[in-house]
Amino acid sequence: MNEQPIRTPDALAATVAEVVATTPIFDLHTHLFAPCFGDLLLYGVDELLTYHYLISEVHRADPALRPADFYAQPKPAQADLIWRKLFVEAAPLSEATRGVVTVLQALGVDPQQPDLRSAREAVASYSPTQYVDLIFSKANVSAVVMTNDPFDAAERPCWENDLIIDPRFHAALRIDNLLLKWAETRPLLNAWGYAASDSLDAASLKEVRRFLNAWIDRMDPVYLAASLPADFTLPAPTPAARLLEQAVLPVSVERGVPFAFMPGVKRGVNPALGQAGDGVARCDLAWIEYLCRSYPENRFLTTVLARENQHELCVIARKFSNLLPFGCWWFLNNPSLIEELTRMRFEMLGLSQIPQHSDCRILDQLLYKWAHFRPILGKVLGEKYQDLLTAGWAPTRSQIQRDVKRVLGENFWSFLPR
Ligand code: FIX
Ligand code: ZN
Repeated sequence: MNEQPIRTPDALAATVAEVVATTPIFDLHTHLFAPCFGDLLLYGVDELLTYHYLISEVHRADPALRPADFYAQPKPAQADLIWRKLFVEAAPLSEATRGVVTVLQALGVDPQQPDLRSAREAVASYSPTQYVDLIFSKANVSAVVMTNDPFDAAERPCWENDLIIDPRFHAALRIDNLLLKWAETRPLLNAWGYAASDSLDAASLKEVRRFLNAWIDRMDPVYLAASLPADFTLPAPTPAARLLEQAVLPVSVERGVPFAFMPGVKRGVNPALGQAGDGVARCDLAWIEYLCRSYPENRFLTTVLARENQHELCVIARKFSNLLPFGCWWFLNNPSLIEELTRMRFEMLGLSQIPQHSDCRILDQLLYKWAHFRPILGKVLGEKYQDLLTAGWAPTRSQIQRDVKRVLGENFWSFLPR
């Protein structure tokens, strides 16, 4: 029997909400690690409370707190302080604090305790792999993409062992240091046996390509990635532009591994805050048009940090099918902004986008980032189907399922070069 279209607004709203709530997520960008990376996989309440979003918030809650004094404390003491200042002495209204409440609730821990004792006990009996199983299943996340940096002194040695990586964790080869800190990375490349010179002549670029190929062989990444400052531009007589156009892009196309760029970060606005001290800046996105136009064989993924750049990005994506926008990144990952951006993207790009990624740094955060996003997606998508119903087009449940699966993950896999 043919499936019947859903013709009543209530049934349509209920179906969209249910499909969005139950479809598994493929999380395109996180900073999580598979258990085989040991201590690099962060989980548990002390990590959750010392997330850099909360570190900046605790400094606002107590302006007398000096970042150096905060960071000098052991992590459990930092977590205790954040708990007291942001959860006991005030209502946890911000998105990042509400996230902790959602996580604790999902783990069966009372989020209104005066201290973190029961939250610490809740995780103590799990092995890392058991905890991954628990969190992935509760969050209904099927797989995540890590952020893997060959220039990171803690991570690099892991890759030099023969890792057997849990297949739910995909690699992404992060190349910020290569592109943006050439003066510092060139000596490292030399030390690792790549004869690159500061002049970035043809022989050096060939060596950089050899380096990238070696790390693609090692990591099998699903994309290459870099976050970029607001003044990044192309074409330009800079090492970053030369490295991108003459090393990264050719390797990306030859190996069939897309390049994900993330513009708009202003690193170290308040350096004393460390990782919590980065900010945002608006960009001139004209270089993205140049990039997509000049390299039609390449595939690009992008998420842009400034709210002011979002409409322009949608327009560019409409012009270039080799560009796939994704996620509401970092300072945009707040319900009001997610709703605004998600609605605009459906209106301008239809289903050809990936509305969200989590950017989780701590495994437990999968429980809140996706739980907070799903109802917003359900609301916006529900409205869009209602508008279609009014216009005379009634979807079936299977059609809704097909569309939701696309935006929650399939779009990434079908964007990869065949
Ligand atoms: O560059 C990135 O991938 C950013 O997501 C991070 O650097 C940032 O610290 C972050 O965690 C944002 O959510
Ligand atoms: Zn990130």
